[in-house]
Formats: sequence, C-alpha cells, structure tokens
Amino acid sequence: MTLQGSGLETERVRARVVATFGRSSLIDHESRILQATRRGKRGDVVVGDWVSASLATNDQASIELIEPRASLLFRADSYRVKELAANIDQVVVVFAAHPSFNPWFVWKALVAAAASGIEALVLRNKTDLPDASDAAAFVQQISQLGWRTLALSTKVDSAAARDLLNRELLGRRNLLVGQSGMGKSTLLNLLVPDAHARTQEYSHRLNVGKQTTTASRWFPFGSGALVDTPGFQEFGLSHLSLNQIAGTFPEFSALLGSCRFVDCHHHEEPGCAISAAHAEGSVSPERYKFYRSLTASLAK
Ligand SMILES: Nc1nc2c(ncn2[C@@H]2O[C@H](COP(=O)(O)OP(=O)(O)O)[C@@H](O)[C@H]2O)c(=O)[nH]1
Ligand SMILES: [Mg+2]
Ligand SMILES: [Zn+2]
Repeated sequence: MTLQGSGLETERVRARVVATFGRSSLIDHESRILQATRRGKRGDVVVGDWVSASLATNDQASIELIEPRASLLFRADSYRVKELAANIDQVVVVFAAHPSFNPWFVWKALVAAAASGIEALVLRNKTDLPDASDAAAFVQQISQLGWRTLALSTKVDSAAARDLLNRELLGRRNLLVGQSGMGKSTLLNLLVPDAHARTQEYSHRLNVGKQTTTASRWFPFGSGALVDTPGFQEFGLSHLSLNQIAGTFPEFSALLGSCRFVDCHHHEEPGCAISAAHAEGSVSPERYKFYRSLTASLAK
C-alpha cells in the first residue's frame, strides 16, 4: 500500500522484530533487515513481535502497530520485569556439568515457560565432559516429572547433535535460555551457520558495542526460529502469583484442590495435601524447598 500526501511517500510493510536496543529495533521484512523506531511509545516492542511499519524512502521504518501476541515470555531481575521474547512456542533450557550449573535456574525457566503456556525442552549439553555435578541425574529427575529432555555434545559430536536438535527444534519458534557458558551460542551457530555474522550485523546496525549482548536476537530457522538470549545468571519470577507458580509444578497437579483451605499456600497449613506429600516423600525435598523459596514472600 502506498500513501500519498505531504510529499513523503511511505509504504506499509509487515515485519518481524529481530532485535531491539533502547528505542530502536531491527525488523525483518521478507529477509530484508530494516531499522525501525517506535514513535511516541516507549519499550513496547519485543523481539519476535509481528509489526506493521511504514517505510520511508531512506530505509528507515516507523512501527505503527504491534500485532496481538501468541505468547510472551517474561523474566524479572531485581529492578524490573522484562519481556524476553514474543511469539515463542518452545523454551529450550540449556545446561551442562561444566561450568557448574544452578539447578534452580533450570527449574525457574521451566516455571516461566509453563506460566506463559509455552512448551519446554531441557537440554543437557557437553556430555563429552566428565559429569562432576550430576547433570545426568538432574536431567533424569526432570524427565520423570514429565518434561522433554535431550542430552548431547554440541562441540564434540556435532553431527549427532545437529540431527537430535533438528528433530526437536525445526519448525518451532525456539527461545534458548541458560546460564552463560552452557553452550547456547555454540548450539545456535551449529544450527544457523551465519548467526555469528548476523549478530555482529545486528549490533552494528543498532549501534551497540560488538561485545554487548544485552538483548534477545531472533534468527529464522527453517519455518520457525531460534532466539538467542544474553547471559544472565538469574531468572527472576517476581511477576508471578502463588497460584500461577504452584500450577506449574507437575508433581502438585493431582493434589491441587485437595487441601483443606481453598486459599492454601502449601506452606504446612493444616490439611495441606502438598506438604503431606512432601512429608511422605512423593514430592522431593529439593523441589518443595524451591517452591517454598519462590513463594515465601507471596504467602501472606
Ligand atoms: N566440551 C564441550 N564444550 C562445549 C560444548 N558446547 C559448547 N562448549 C564450549 O563452552 C563454552 C561456552 O559456550 P557458549 O556457546 O559461548 O555458551 P553460552 O554462554 O551459553 O552462549 C565455549 O568455550 C564452547 O566452546 C560441548 O558440547 N562440549
Ligand atoms: Mg552466548
Ligand atoms: Zn496446600
């Protein structure tokens, strides 16, 4: 569509937001990357959004409208709640025995995904290295709780890793999360060979320092996508309510609704079905401790 008037010719395009930094975004319109700004509004554009933008002749676009999102994934840090990505349909949580991993990071990412109604896959990377921090046992526990899991070595057995990953990731819009050093970028580069070059191009065009990976980056992958996230050590969940959190624990699902009090916090209230299950050992002590920690400030 071409709008005439005021001497300026603009064309409306539909595009995918592939990177953001401050008020600037990069949008992908039929494989052409354009620089875009959002007039008036601040910070409401999220990587993964479909937008409608008007395109000026100088290759600068202005985002006019954000289409309704199929999903939106958040995480919180000590300052604020941040959107990680929109329109994701699978969260891939990457961890490895080296450097040592934090099991609660993996569990928190699973809570965030489930609370947003997004499927999750837990990926144990670096199986070529000695398993000094019991990664295999951890992934087995997660699998017993009902999540899909994979174990592979991105670096040493790349061909096998690529086959396994293609099977689980192709055709989906995947968000890679994990503590830094777990192998997310290695995995991304294995599946999307020009990802490194594109990351540099994105940073250059957004005028961000080369080393700064401060935000998510969207890369087309088959009919879906792979979205890389920056290294963060904490996956805060302060945006979720107690009921939302409890609802993401698979081992609670058969018990929710059986507590004596409808508004039970499952913190050892009389007649609590979940603390009873914990006392009997059918809810693991570590998982219950994790639940109590997540909801400590919410149970009032
Ligand atoms: N031994 C081994 N090292 C790996 C594997 N995958 C990644 N690495 C290494 O782990 C380090 C961190 O990887 P990187 O992809 O940057 O992690 P990210 O911070 O999660 O993006 C790099 O030195 C990689 O070469 C693997 O499967 N096995
Ligand atoms: Mg990385
Ligand atoms: Zn209860």
